[in-house]
Amino acid sequence: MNNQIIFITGATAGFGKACAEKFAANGHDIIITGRRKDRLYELQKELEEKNSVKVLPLEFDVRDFFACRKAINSMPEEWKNIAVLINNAGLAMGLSPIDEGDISDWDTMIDTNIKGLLYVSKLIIPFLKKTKGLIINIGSTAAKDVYPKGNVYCATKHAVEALSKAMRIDLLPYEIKVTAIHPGAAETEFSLVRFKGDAEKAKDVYKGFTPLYAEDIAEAAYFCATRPAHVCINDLVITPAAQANALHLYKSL
Ligand code: NDP
Ligand code: 8X3
Repeated sequence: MNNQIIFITGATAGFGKACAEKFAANGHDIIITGRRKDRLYELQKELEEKNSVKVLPLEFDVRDFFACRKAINSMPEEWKNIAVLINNAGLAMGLSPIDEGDISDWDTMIDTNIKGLLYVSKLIIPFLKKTKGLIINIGSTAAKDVYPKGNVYCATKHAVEALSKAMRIDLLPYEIKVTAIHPGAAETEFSLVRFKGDAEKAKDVYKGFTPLYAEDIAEAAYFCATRPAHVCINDLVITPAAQANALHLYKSL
């Protein structure tokens, strides 16, 4: 894999940031996106200083199709030769039984995890047709099973699973490959966001076992992106050793 352009949504934290670091360390130019502008510019500086690569920060909210289109249309021509799209931006908001769920949390998860992924894909696929590129969708173990109080988050990740399968079929004529990576419990800012800034509650999620780290998922994404042209890794479930699936996590507390 020679120097290529990688487009990553949600690169201001967690898996997206680790993917940006991993691909940049291997000589690839990166388009990093997210809503937190300061973090985007800090990361651009850091990646360009450490590696001899170029980084293009694009600040937009994946829930807003017009903002996605404006940002993507603003990219200089030479940045449109995108080889890999990593649809990573996403979140869980809250953890409640279905009858107690907050409607605005539901909207945020559906708009980000499903509609955001669709909007960005729609806008980037025309470039991938030219490069015969790769889409990596970040699903979850919550795409495979439903756990108590996970209702709407699990539904959005089941949708990511369905959309990954659908993309894989519909994009065959263009030789665009589609990989879905489904991580289990990983210590990122995910739980801090889910519990709306409650750091204690977020920390408790990862007590009693060794979780995945963002770098573990970046390694996997890089492996998938560096297979020979005739090989497509369709689906990859990665959990901490202490986790069997979305429902079974062994904690030694
Ligand atoms: P983090 O909270 O650490 O990172 C999430 C990233 O998504 C941030 O860069 C954030 O950027 C971006 N993002 C969120 N909402 C939006 C939005 N509306 N528009 C643009 N960007 C957005 O979480 P993770 O790295 O853990 O999560 C990444 C993906 O992995 C998500 O899809 C998540 O569902 C999935 N996942 C996470 C697991 C875990 O246990 N951590 C396990 C399985 C899957 P900003 O706020 O700057 O916009
Ligand atoms: C994030 C992991 O277990 O909270 O997708 O659903 S989990």
